[in-house]
Amino acid sequence: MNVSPIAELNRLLDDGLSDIAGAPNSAAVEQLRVALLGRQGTVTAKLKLIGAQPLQLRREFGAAVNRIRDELANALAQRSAGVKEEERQAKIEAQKVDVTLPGRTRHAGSLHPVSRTLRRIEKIFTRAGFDVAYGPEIEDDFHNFEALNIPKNHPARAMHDTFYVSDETVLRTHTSPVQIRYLETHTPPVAVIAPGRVYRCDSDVTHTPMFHQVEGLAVDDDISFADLKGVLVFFLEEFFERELPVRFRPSFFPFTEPSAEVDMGCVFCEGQGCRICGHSGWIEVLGCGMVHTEVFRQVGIDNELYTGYAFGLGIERLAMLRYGVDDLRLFFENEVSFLQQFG
Ligand code: 2NL
Repeated sequence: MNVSPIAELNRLLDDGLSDIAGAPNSAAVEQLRVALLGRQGTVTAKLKLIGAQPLQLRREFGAAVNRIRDELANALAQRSAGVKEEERQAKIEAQKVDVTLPGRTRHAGSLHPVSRTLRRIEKIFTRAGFDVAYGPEIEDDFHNFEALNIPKNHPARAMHDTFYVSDETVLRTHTSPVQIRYLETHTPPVAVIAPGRVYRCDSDVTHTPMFHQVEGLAVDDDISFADLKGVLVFFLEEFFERELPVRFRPSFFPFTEPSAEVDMGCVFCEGQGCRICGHSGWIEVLGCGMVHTEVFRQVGIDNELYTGYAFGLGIERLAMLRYGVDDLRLFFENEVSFLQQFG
């Protein structure tokens, strides 16, 4: 069927307008502009046909082509502005920032409570004139036992629950061997503390196979038990930042004679008696004594000229008392919620 040229133009206009209305983005609008009004465009082709129309139709055809060109150009411009605005809105939406969100802060870590406690202890003893010494965690039998008056088959060896690395080497059960090494390489007067990890084959609610200890040692020609009492009371009062009742109870260690265990007034109940101190009002905090003559003999120090005191304390135990931590295992589980409390 023959369609009239004017009807064809109207079809072109309708199709063009509906395509333009459905163009989803600027690229599609531009594509339509080229297809309709570009140099090779369908409307442009119609413009070129005006002259070829029969005379009686030319004016009407020409006016119609020009009208639909203008209408399509108009529609393209409007749709172009429309999609540009939609695209702008979409971009804004995509870049939206919630200014009520908390800022991105850098989370600084903090020292482990055991490290903090250790640093505190080192600082107090350094102020009192002590050197700080470190040594190997794998020790030989001589430095861990023999030099400390714990010969092979001595009952104290069983007490120490030793991890053996080989027949002659162990994971150190205390930091005393660091002090033995110190005595091998320094001549009195000496005053030294030896902090670090120690190992015992023991694990329950109140024992972990690895824990931390600080031992202290002073050797000179006039060291007495009174010096030991003085330095330990000084240390405890500095560490707990308060005046404290302190008492010495007779005890036994193979490497000291005489030996004592030291209690301080319970910091939780002020000595009144509570669950933590077993209703005694006292808490045991360390062991100490005068260096045994056999220890001096092993490291070649003359017993006639020198005396010394020594002591040992558990760092986790002191950290628990200072920070009010009631379970030793918390120090080793590394729950962030626990550790963050020591910022
Ligand atoms: C405790 C008891 C103590 C020592 C450690 C020591 C070191 C040398 C010589 C003599 Cl080189 N003694 N250390 C002395 C008495 C007690 O520790 O209950 N520690 C947690």
